[in-house]
Amino acid sequence: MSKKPVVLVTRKLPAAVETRLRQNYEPRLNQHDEVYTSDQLVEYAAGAEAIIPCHTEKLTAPVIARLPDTIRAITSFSVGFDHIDLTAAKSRGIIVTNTPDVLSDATAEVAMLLLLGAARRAHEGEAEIRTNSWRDWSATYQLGLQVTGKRLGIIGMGRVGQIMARRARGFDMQIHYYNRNKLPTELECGAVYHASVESLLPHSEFLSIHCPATPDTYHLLDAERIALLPDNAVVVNTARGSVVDDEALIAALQSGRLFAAGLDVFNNEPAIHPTYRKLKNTFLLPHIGSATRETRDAMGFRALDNLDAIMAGREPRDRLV
Ligand code: 8YV
Repeated sequence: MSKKPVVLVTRKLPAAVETRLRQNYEPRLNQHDEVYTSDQLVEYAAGAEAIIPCHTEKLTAPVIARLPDTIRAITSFSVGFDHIDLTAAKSRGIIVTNTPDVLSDATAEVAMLLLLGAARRAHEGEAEIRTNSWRDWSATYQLGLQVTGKRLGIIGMGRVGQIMARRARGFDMQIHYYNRNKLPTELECGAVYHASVESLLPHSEFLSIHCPATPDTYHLLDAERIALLPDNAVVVNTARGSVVDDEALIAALQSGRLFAAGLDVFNNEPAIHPTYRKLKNTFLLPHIGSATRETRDAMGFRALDNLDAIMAGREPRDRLV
């Protein structure tokens, strides 16, 4: 019987995924689920043919340069690939894949949760009950913003953005969007296209970010652009922290120019900008956009489908390079 290929799995994955992995591979698992340093990544990759990383492993050009020659594939357990230097991987002939589609519904659910929670100050009310500081009902107590019928601006009308638009239509929201390309009319479902972020922002009583993290989208939401939002706008981010300039967003939340922000992703996770924690008008979640049982299994299986294809010499479905 031929030896099973060794696969470095950088984080603990759902049980069903690890079980399937064991059938065809010799997985090098991370039982304690600690985040590996670059040195550990390189060390543990010795003799492996593939790596299954998460977004927590930074596969930069210097790290990829140090990987052993045995590595043929990086099949990421993520849709985002900002943690992998694709050019460096390509130049070493390493195939890279991601896991699109399967996490779009779960991520849009969290975007909607953040939108509603930030608008209705859910975290403040919940904290009052938990700390036993809720005293009485009052007609002026904890007033939030109504969501129904408002305008939602979406930056990045890809898979998650389109599902978010669909969910928001359930609240009779009017959808405006910015995307590099205008969608075909049948996919727009009445959403209004803006050819620039600057054109979109003044229409965005609520703004939800769904674009990938790239050099072009770094700090896309900065002070100048925040100034274009209507007063009392609500900002939601489930994409990547790097799309937002923290200092600018915090200043707008502190001054009251913005009503609230709902954030699931941050710069420098988990060591987020400490001021976010102090502000009452932030509704914060710890990067759980795709964290449902169903979705995490599906992400793992999709990464394994890609791995199986590469190992069998077939074209993987989600090849990035
Ligand atoms: C994942 C994500 O939890 O897939 C992504 O890009 O941001 C998250 O939903 C994480 O990245 C898994 O590695």
